[in-house]
Amino acid sequence: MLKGLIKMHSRLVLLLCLAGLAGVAVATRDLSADGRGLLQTEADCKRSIDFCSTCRYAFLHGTVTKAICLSCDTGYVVAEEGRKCWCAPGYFWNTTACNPCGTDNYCAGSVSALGDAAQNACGTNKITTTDYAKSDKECVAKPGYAWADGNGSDVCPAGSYNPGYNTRDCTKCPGGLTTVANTSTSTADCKAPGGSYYLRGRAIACAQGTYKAAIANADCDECSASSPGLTTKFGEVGKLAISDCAVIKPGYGAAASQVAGAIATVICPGDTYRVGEVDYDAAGVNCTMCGTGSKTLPNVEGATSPDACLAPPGWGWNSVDGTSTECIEGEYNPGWNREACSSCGSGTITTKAKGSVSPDQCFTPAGNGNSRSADGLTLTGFVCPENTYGRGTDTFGLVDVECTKCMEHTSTVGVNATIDVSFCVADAGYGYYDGEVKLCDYAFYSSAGGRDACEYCGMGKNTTDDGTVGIQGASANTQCHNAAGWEVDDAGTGVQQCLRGYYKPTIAEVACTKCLDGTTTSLMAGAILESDCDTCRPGFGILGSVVDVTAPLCDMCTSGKYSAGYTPGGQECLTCPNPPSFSGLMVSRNGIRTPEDCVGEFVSDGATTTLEWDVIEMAPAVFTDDAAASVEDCQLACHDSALGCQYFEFRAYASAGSQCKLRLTGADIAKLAFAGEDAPATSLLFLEVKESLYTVYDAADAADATSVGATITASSSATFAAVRASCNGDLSCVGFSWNTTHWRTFAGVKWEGAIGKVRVVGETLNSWIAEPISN
Ligand SMILES: *[C@@H]1O[C@H](CO)[C@@H](O)[C@H](O)[C@H]1NC(C)=O
Ligand SMILES: *[C@@H]1O[C@H](CO)[C@@H](O)[C@H](O)[C@H]1NC(C)=O
Ligand SMILES: *[C@@H]1O[C@H](CO)[C@@H](O)[C@H](O)[C@H]1NC(C)=O
Ligand SMILES: *[C@@H]1O[C@H](CO)[C@@H](O)[C@H](O)[C@H]1NC(C)=O
Ligand SMILES: *[C@@H]1O[C@H](CO)[C@@H](O)[C@H](O)[C@H]1NC(C)=O
Ligand SMILES: *[C@@H]1O[C@H](CO)[C@@H](O)[C@H](O)[C@H]1NC(C)=O
Ligand SMILES: CC(=O)N[C@H]1CO[C@H](CO)[C@@H](O)[C@@H]1O
Repeated sequence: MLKGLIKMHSRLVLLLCLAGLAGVAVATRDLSADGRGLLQTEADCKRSIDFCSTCRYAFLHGTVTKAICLSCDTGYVVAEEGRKCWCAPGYFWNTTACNPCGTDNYCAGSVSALGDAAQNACGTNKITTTDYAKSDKECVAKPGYAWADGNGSDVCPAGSYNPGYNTRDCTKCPGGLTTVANTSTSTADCKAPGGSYYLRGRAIACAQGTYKAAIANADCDECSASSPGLTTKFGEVGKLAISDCAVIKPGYGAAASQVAGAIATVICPGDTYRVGEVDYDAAGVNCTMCGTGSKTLPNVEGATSPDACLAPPGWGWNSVDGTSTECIEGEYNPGWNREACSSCGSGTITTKAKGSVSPDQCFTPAGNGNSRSADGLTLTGFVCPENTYGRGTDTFGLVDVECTKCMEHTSTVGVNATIDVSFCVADAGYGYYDGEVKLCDYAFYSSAGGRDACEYCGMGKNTTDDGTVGIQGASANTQCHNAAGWEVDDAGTGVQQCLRGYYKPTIAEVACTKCLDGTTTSLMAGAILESDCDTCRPGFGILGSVVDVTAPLCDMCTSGKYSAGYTPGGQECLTCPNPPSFSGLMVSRNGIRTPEDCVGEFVSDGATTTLEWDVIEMAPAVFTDDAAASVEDCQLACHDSALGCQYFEFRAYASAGSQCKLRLTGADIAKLAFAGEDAPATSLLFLEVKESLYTVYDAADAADATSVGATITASSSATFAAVRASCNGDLSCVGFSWNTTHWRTFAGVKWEGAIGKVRVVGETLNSWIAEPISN
């Protein structure tokens, strides 16, 4: 029997053997010491008692009677007072050996015999935690099953779990969670059921618009993931299927004939809307168009209310039917509101076209103004009335625009709606000056309607209505007349100032009036009044003392007197002064103006006869030679002569001694033998015919003894009078000569300071020079 055990359980046997060997050594000694019996080897024990591992022999009356088992093999217990080894609790008898009870069973061990150690099943769905369960109390529920007596344990149904190895019922999943299947063993198997999602240990129903089919801790699915306008019924939660997504959200529509679970929605396009959640209808769910002309905001789709329909910019809202109409001219609306178009105002204020969006598009047209109502809110436009002007361009915006009054003395001449100040034209008699309007001044005129300065009548003109008084504000050039002090000029085409000695008080085309005889004007020209004849003319003087400076009476200065004239109020003629070294009588032509024209009287020595100076023969015989070698010295000699030098000549006498010849007082001068116009018989020299006096002249040609001065002309045929006139007409001529065959005029250099002396014959001196006329 042991042999078979070893064969079948060699491993166990080996262990037992080892233990037995060790135990034997110890037990033997112990037993010997205690003396109760002799300890046997295991083999001996087993020979005596099955399954006994240690034993001793019991002594009775000193004789070995029988073996007493002290311990059995594992799985056995000592029984029957050491005479047997029975199955230990937790073991069962399989007809040949005690075996561990095994899982799912319990074993009470042997009760009354080795063989009755039975193996008992725990029951359906139960297990034990060891292979050595001794009692059914050790039978516990399998994981996933509920414990119950006997065969009563059953699966934990869905929604519950049991980890097992206990005697409990299944535990319900908490918080509404459930399990996917039966026999869940752990709370971890508890998941959110369909129609809900998991949140901190609880199942929360899928909200509206979501659904969930699976038992899982996933989120609920969004209806909108399928199509954005889908949702579930309002007020209902915990939806399980996409087919529950059969409600169309506000702002969406859906085409007809679709199937629940696959409904495609369409967002309401711009300018439409749809209100509320509605169940899908196989006839289709349609968005509603805004009222005609009304629109939704740009880029807005999915409007959910008719309130989204607005009047777009430039359109006005009709609150009755929700339509919009384009703003007419003169109105505007910024839009995206529910306002009617606002009026720019009344009158001429308007907009350029329909559909204006801003008050800035309102404008007061050029040439128009506006006024604001008392409350300041409404502008009324109007055409700028006569004599005002508006602006040149349209004025945009609801701003005040004034019509500006034309300046005083200007008007628009019956034209309305003028756009700028250029329409304000001057009244007649007014002109523009640097933007100012002024009355036309004297000598200017302006007809109505212009914007220029007044026109100038012209130099020497003035404006008048009566020919006497100048006026301002003339309106026509027919009012322009020759001004006071001005008359028609010699050419007859223009005007000139009244010459000196003339005056003209009137403003008319008449000639200037001459001042009274002998009088003239202090003014050089342009005298206006008779009282401007306030002075004597040159060569004239008043008689006696000044009486009336404004109306002097002037007479011509007589011989030996002169007057420069022009002294205001007049002046007596002055007596010619005597030059140095001449104490004789000073004479002159009548009416001379300067003492330069005064000359000393040429006296023929001792004779009473007077000689006409221009026929004095300048014969060498009557000269006294002087040593002076130059013209200057010769002049000086004459000047200084104590004998009274009447004049001198400096001539190039080649053979006649001194060149300087002085005509001294004392030698009589013959009167020229001829008179009239014929040529004289002898050669003669005639001196200084122009300026009343002989002075001195240069000799011209030393080689020609008869020549005096530089020849100007020579003529054989002219008369005396013609030659005299010729010399008189030539500024350079100082005299002329006759050499019995030819006349010759000559030029010479006069010498300042020389004393010229001229005989006055009768009343006249240089009678061929006209006296100044007195009138
Ligand atoms: C009983 O158990 C023993 C030991 O485990 C074994 O060797 C034997 O074969 C078993 N007998 C039967 C009939 O199963
Ligand atoms: C779960 O258990 C119940 C009884 O508890 C049973 O009716 C059902 O068939 C089981 N389900 C599965 C999938 O085994
Ligand atoms: C939706 O609009 C379509 C197309 O205009 C029309 O055929 C259908 O009848 C409408 N459905 C409803 C419910 O009004
Ligand atoms: C200007 O306006 C006034 C007043 O409205 C009117 O009487 C007049 O005829 C208008 N003149 C012109 C030229 O239009
Ligand atoms: C025109 O007449 C007025 C008044 O008589 C006068 O004051 C003014 O100086 C005159 N002007 C001219 C340019 O003569
Ligand atoms: C007079 O002068 C002219 C011109 O110089 C000359 O030709 C003529 O001979 C002169 N006569 C005498 C008489 O000297
Ligand atoms: C107590 C009880 O009813 N036990 C039974 C359990 O099920 C097994 C197998 O079906 C039966 O043999 C037991 O009698």
